[in-house]
Amino acid sequence: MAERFYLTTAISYPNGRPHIGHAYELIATDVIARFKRLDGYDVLFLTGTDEHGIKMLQTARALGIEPAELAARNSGEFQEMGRRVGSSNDDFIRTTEERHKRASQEIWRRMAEAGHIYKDSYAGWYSVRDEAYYAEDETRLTEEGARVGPQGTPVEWVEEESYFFRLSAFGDKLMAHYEAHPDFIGPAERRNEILSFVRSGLRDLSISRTTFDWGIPVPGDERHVMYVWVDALTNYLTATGYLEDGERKAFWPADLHVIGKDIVRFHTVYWPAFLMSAGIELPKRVFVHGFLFNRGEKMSKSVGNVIDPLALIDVYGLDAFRYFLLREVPFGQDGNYSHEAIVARMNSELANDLGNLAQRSLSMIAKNCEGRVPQPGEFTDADHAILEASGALLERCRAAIDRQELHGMLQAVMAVVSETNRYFAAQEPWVLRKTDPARMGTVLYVTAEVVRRFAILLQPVMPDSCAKLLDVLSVPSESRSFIELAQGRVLEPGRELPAPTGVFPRFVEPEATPA
Ligand code: ME8
Repeated sequence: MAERFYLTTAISYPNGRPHIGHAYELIATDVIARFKRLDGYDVLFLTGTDEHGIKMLQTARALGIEPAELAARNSGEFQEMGRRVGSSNDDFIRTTEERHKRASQEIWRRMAEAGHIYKDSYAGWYSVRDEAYYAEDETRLTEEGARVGPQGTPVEWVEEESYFFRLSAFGDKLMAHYEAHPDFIGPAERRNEILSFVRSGLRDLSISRTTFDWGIPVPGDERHVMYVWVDALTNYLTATGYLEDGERKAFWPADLHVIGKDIVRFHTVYWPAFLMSAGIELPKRVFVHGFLFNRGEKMSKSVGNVIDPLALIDVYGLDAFRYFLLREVPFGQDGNYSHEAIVARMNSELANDLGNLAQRSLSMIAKNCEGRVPQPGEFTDADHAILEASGALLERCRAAIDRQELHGMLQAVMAVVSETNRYFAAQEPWVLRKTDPARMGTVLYVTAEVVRRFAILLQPVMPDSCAKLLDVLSVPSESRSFIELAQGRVLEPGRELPAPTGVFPRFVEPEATPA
């Protein structure tokens, strides 16, 4: 039986259309999911939409429509975005689904049975934009006199009857968990941030509302709806059917939750505390990525720089876009994107380094080796060196992926691509064609074999382009998983190759239109 691997993105608020930040998180998580599948794991990859809460309700009211209609419309947009960015998610959850209502009410019951829920009244600050409660000392007044929370979003005063979760009882247990599982939160700076938050003491959390009804009813007291984050976090369990002995139950605990830096507290404090209370195992790791900015500016509707990821894909192509996002920004840090940066990566690394290497070696094979994989002769030290460097990549990529260092994986592969270009240039197969055709065959064999390894390894990032590259190498579709990188599994000499075609186009600036 293959080992299971369950990973998730955050579920997005469908109060608007998806933006590049959503695409970024989905693509990055998709790369990890595809990597694990190619590496032989039985993968469950979940994404979805977070449809309850006041933010959804207020947006719907402003548009003069029902929240259910707003949710349905934009959830569809998120699903379409997923298809367009090549997401291979196995499930898409909407928190308004019946299965999710059942799971949320069940986890509530378990927390109540454990004695961790009580009724009282809440008086304090709430940020609708963050869907978060904040303590007085976490808020501040802006120069204009508006009160805002720690993330700069407006807060409003709320006073109403509410159920509370005894979060204050979980501080020591959480600290003990972070100590015993140093990999629970990554990267390290996020872990430190949470350690100091929890160390400073936790207050009980208001977990229900009575002033609106757009949410999941509290079991046994239907005047209350659950605080949106109680229901939202539970989505990760819902999809496994864990609470009702569903088919995918064995996928719990999740191996990895991938989230952005604005929702760390919910995932690494509230969520594990809810699970501890309900007697359910905790996820193994929460990895926090940074924010993407448009030339250093935060995207906002008022600045008018919210970027539609689908427009970028139309301009650069899907695989170049995926490659850029993961190569340019160290995963876990904030990053910027701009037209110039995308074109630079696309032209220098994909078209020049990888594309040309493949195109030059394969067209020489087409012309000089009757279009068949050449029979190699004895390998020289230079051949051995490049075969070994490429042979060591799978281990390095695995290590990088297990730490969510997606940029590190690409860096490792692209460094060997550069090394292969130097090898090819130094061997001068075009000179050997006249002086030593057998040696030319060996150099072309080694180069084609190394290109095969790159194409297999880069599939998670650029699925379509790598499929084309593997087609050009006549690698059958059932021979493209990481097992094919094992010792002794190499390109078969004599195999016929189709006419090579370029796989990584250069980006050419459209001619300036004459005035
Ligand atoms: O937070 N760059 O939903 P959401 C990178 N529903 N990532 C970004 C980003 C940016 N500019 N902007 C947002 C929610 N994100 C909740 C989650 S999970 C149980 C509930 C990330 O639509 C953000 O950090 O506001 C989050 O991980 C995801 O996109 C969805 O954000």
